[in-house]
Amino acid sequence: MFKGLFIIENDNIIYSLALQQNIFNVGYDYYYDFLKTSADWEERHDSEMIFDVIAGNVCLYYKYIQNYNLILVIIVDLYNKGEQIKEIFREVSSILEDKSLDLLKDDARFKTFTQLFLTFQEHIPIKISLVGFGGVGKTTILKLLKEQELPTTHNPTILADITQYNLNGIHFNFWDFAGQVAYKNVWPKLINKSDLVIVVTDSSQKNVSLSKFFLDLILNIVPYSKKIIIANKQDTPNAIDVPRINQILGENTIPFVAIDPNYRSILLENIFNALNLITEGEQIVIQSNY
Ligand SMILES: Nc1nc2c(ncn2[C@@H]2O[C@H](COP(=O)(O)OP(=O)(O)OP(=O)(O)O)[C@@H](O)[C@H]2O)c(=O)[nH]1
Ligand SMILES: [Mg+2]
Repeated sequence: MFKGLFIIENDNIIYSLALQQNIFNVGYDYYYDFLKTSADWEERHDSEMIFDVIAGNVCLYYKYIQNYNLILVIIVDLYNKGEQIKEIFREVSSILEDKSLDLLKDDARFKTFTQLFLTFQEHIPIKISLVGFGGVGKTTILKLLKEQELPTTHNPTILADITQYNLNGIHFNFWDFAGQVAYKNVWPKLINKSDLVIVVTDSSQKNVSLSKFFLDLILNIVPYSKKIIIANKQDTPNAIDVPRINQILGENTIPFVAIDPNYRSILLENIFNALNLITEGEQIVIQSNY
């Protein structure tokens, strides 16, 4: 996922904004040192180029903005590394190439940089995959989150439904998988590059046991992904209790009833916590000169 950005002017970091908590706790020097040791650092003033360097478990992309003599740096997860990020970078950073911008004034800079941050976040939305066998309630959970009318019958999802949705000012791409076993072969492909996987099981003993399959899928294909496990349909007569479910899966699960709107806020909180996200009101803009 896109984690944040910072801007360098004459060797100073003049601005930074994070989407994830803790991302700048390591200190700016940590990232700056990686930039300086990158093979292309000497070429950094080539305004046509977008460079990348791996810094621990993240990847830094950087580009020189000639008009303003700035270096724009974004931080993404290693698994996002690729040409697509470069294309997005080129497109988004062109905001700064608009010569009519008066970036010399501090407040104008501030607004423009924050706009850049928001545009990056929109172009690199957080990917959340909803996995689990057929009929366990994945589509219902997504509709609950989107505050849409909840289904009362099982209308199986075909392949996968991908929808963009904004929660608390942050852009997400939800991948609602088809859970019928006929689609089993496509799950590994669809799950790739998930920032968060929501594993959904209903609370029957049989389904819980079978759902271990998805924990293995995560381990094998997206070990870097965050995960949440939902024990859905806790309202049904054959539901087993959560301690028992946790025992079978060897993981903590969230007891859930997707057809009850009261559960929406529980889900929302778990998503934001799992991804360590900073919500709109809490976003701290750092403008430093050192
Ligand atoms: N009683 C009860 N029913 C639920 C709950 N959550 C979902 N359902 C019902 O379960 C059925 C299947 O829900 P879906 O959300 O379509 O299931 P799905 O996991 O998306 O299924 P596939 O798309 O086939 O993989 C629907 O009839 C829902 O109304 C719940 O917590 N309790
Ligand atoms: Mg579905």
